[in-house]
Amino acid sequence: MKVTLIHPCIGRRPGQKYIRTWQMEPLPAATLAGLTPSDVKVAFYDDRMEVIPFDEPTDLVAISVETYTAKRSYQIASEYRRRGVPVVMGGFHASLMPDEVACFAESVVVGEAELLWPQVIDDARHGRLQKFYRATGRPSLADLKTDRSIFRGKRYLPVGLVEAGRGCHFKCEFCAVQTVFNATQTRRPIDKIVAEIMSLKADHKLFFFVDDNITSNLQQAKELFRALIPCNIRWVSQASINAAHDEEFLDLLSRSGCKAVLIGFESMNPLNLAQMNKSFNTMRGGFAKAMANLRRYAIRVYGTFIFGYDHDTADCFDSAVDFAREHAFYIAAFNHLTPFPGTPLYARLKEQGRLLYDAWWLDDRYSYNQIPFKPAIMEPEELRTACLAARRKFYSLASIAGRGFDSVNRRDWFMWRNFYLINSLHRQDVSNRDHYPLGDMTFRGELTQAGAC
Ligand code: B12
Repeated sequence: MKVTLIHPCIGRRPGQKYIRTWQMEPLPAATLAGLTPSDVKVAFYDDRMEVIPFDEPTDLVAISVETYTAKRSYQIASEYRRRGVPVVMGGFHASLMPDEVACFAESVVVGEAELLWPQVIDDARHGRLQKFYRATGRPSLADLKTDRSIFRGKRYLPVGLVEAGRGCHFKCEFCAVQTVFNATQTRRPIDKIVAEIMSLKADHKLFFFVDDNITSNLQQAKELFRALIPCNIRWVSQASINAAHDEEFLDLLSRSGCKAVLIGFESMNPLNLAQMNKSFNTMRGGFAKAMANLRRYAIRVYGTFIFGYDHDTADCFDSAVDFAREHAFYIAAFNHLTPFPGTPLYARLKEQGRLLYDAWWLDDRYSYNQIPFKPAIMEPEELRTACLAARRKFYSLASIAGRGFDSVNRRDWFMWRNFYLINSLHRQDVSNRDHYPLGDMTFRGELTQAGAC
């Protein structure tokens, strides 16, 4: 038996290369490859950087679907279905919208794959695929076996992606992670994480712990950091701001080789933070105090902001960009609020009659950066252009030069050199991402459905 794993792109515009800053090794595919029995052949194609050979014989196709990649995934599934190959879909969007995904896949895996994938393979082998496979509870990550051999020969960004844990205990209104994992977090045993890091160390100068929030459990995080100190690596991850107020945590973070953390600042307005259910962002002296603490330990910051919450007015953009520049953020994101289906935010906007599309992620009129809802105070187009202007200002040459001169950003030669590379990639992406199509524009024909919908 042969299974073909596909990591879809968001979309494709003829003649335009895919967004480079998104081209990292996809762990969902490597996780599935690691769970696949050894007598099953595995092929892997990354739609973001290579052409999928639809005519290559295979017995089963497995696609990892996120909301932004749903339309493209359904196009890919249609190609395979036309050739009589069954398609199974899983991932965040499949877990959030199983009934929609079921229209375009022979089988849908809802939740994490660890306990379900071997059964899917067995059922496919015996020609008895079920429509749904649903995870009950959360699997242990103790035996995670990520098979990175599938990445060989592909041109990914040179960052080693590793999981230390999954999920986050916070319940931010807009976040799909809390919906899918029900605001719980699971962690891998520390010795397994360290062993994986050591096995990858020779090939990677920088690691990215893809945890939704590596600080979700501060005590466990501290234990991990203690174990990482002898590994002598550079790493980055995602964290919540409460951790920046714990002196022991910061000390261990720095000594374990952490060079930067992504922090969701989201908004400079406490009223918005309260509406997001993220008031913890303002704890103990708020952003300025947290930034001063991180600076003392030379931890760089990738700050992310969301615009379009109900208390946002025209001046919210400048205050966020000014803050990000004043504190010399290594990089930053200035995104419009996105109602992901299945989140409490989506339910609220729907109830308030503020969604502008039935399903923005499938609508042919929708493209990346467009605003899919009616903001409370601004017009959608005003919000879109102001987000764009905020990115342009933050990634202006003057801003890059100023931030690059900052003492923390300059501290480590490797991180300083990469500061310019990463900032220039993000600078290009400001335009490249704007109005990027969802789905491949060259796809012809109908999306074929898998049975009655
Ligand atoms: C690392 C990461 C990135 C990285 C790297 C991604 C890459 N490899 O190229 C970067 C920074 C590039 C990135 C970019 C973006 N990301 Co991102 N990312 C993540 C993050 C934090 C971890 C992903 C990961 O590797 N997890 C580890 C794997 C093993 O876990 P998993 O994906 O959950 O997979 C398990 C199950 O879902 C399931 N499964 C998954 N696929 C499949 C397929 C089949 C067939 C089966 C059976 C099962 C299955 O089994 C797996 C094992 O249990 C996730 C959050 C998360 N918890 O997943 C967000 C996340 C996936 N990203 C998200 C978003 C929105 C984006 C961006 C659009 C952000 C932006 N505006 O720029 C872009 C889009 C990029 C793209 N699609 O091309 C959202 C998606 C939400 C949604 N509803 O779809 C998430 C969930 C974050 C969030 N808080 O909401 N991302």
